[in-house]
Amino acid sequence: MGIFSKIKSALQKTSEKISLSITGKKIDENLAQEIEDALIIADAGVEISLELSAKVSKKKFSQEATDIDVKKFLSVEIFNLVKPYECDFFESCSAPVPYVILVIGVNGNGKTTSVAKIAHIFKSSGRRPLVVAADTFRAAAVEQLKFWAKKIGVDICAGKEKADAAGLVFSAIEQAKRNGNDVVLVDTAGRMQNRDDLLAELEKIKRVVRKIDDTAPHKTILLLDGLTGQAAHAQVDVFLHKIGVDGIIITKLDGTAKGGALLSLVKKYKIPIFAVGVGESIDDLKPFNAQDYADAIVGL
Ligand SMILES: Nc1nc2c(ncn2[C@@H]2O[C@H](COP(=O)(O)OP(=O)(O)OP(=O)(O)O)[C@@H](O)[C@H]2O)c(=O)[nH]1
Ligand SMILES: [Mg+2]
Repeated sequence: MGIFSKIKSALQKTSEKISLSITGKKIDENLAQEIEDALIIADAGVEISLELSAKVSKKKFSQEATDIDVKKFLSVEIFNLVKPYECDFFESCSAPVPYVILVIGVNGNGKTTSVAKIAHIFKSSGRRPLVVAADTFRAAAVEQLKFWAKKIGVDICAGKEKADAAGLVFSAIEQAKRNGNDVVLVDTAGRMQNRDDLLAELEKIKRVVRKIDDTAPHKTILLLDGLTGQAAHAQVDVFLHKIGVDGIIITKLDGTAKGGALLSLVKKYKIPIFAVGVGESIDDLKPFNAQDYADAIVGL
């Protein structure tokens, strides 16, 4: 299955209502209202939903225009909103070496799985990733990453349970230098954004990493669970301001009807989308493609 159809099928729950609000409908004043309601239900946020429906309402469609023309119009508007936040994440992670990537976020949003998926993509393009099990709170977390590392055939650095996460990351980077790993992917423990003690641990990891390379970590990725919808804003607020975030990955787009939240996230935080999670298997992380997203969300 190609990238396009995968994102399209993942977004089906989100696009269903938006698509239905247009399919087979007459182009009249009710249409804009229906589109607005559907966008709000998809968690696109009130501001964007109003903005987009106003554009549909103002647009002078020709007499011959069909529902497909409305979808195409809306898709172009959505594309324009998200296009600036599409980026070549995987290509951008090439220098310096080793390239250190820190993966952070609240509990259960797909960090460990995404670290494995990212490592798999790097490995497939001929890189030599080292994954670091810096979630030292839970033995199960280390086992989970070990399982993936073995399955995809990448190196792993794991410490003892309850080991100091910052110290582990420090030795992992040294190990990467010794063994020729060109990219280091650090999986961290899940932490709620209101736990200052746990956020302090992330700051410590960053401080310690800078002792080896003062430009590291080269990317800090905030993982967001697509099921959270607009509520993810609270997480972005804290992680962005307290830790610093270079880009986001939104996981579980396949399980959510709230895929419109991505629109309000980029509009508010103007932050790049490094990738999206579209399923549970190792291949289910895809670079974010603005055109595919825009077409998929209106059901084109
Ligand atoms: N459907 C779907 N499931 C996903 C996706 N990404 C992750 N998951 C699932 O979400 C669950 C949690 O994923 P983890 O990777 O363990 O999440 P985590 O952030 O590491 O969790 P903690 O370490 O407990 O904070 C697992 O069952 C994953 O298979 C996705 O894109 N789609
Ligand atoms: Mg984890």
